[in-house]
Amino acid sequence: MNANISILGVPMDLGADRRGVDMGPSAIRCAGLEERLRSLGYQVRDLGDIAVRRTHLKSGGSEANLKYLSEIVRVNTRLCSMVAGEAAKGRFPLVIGGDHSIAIGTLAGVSSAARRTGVIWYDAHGDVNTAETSPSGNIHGMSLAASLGFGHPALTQLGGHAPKIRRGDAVLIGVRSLDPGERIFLKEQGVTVYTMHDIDRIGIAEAMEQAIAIVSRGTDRVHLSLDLDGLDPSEAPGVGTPVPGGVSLRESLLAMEILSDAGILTSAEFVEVNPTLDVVNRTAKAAVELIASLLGERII
Ligand code: 4U7
Ligand code: MN
Ligand code: MN
Ligand code: MN
Repeated sequence: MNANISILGVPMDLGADRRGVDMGPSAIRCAGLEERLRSLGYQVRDLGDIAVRRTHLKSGGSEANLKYLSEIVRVNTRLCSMVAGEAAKGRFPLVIGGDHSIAIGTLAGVSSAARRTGVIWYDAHGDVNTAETSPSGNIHGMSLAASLGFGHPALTQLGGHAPKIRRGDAVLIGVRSLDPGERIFLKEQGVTVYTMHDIDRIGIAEAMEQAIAIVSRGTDRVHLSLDLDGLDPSEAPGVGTPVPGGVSLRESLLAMEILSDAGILTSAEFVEVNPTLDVVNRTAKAAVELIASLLGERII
């Protein structure tokens, strides 16, 4: 594992069209992220937060059903160049959100210098809507589709190349809420999905081993995009779009340890923590526990 970590906060909430998730980076820092990583022996640099403006138009004209498109594109373009810069310096980019629309910028950045990037998308949702299929117009439900090359050109072409990820190099874990258009998309594209049904049947360890084999085959970078709503809301209540019947914290810690042991990970992001919906920062604390396990912390 890379010994140098760059933390990047993105207090984005426009993609969820709901206030509070902009405080996610702060809550994760308050839960002791930097100290925890230092205690594991990492050299950590916290680059602070990327500024998000709140004065932008919700929608309009050609941007129909893409709320706050222009500001989301602006912030993600900045995020893309910062992530690319840190990766080029040989550092491990650790992005903390903020809503999941920021995965568009993170994946644009990590894939810019890569030949092929694999991604594990840990989430209750598929995030494979486009403006045409989205029931909400919220871009945090479109970020995986955009990274796979589907959706508005301002999102798919962000950072200059599309797609960022080939459909065979993405795996979803923890899925239990899909919109009708997302179901069709995932089937048509043949993206591998480990739903809660699959996880209950084969176990999280086997699901992760299979996912790791898929995302590491033929790729030179592997990114983890972890939406805290992938976990069960009883253990991660501070999320904007909770869905019951999720992965337990215990299973998720094991998933992180297995991914860590595989030694393939080159970047990660933890998103969708909303402190205004949380219970004494429990979800941010869970995020820090997951990050520690992902980066090598073990009981003995
Ligand atoms: B998240 C939703 F309709 N699918 O598109 C949508 F259910 O990043 C939810 O995974 C998206 O939290 C959730 O608005 C996006 C909805
Ligand atoms: Mn989600
Ligand atoms: Mn998500
Ligand atoms: Mn959410």
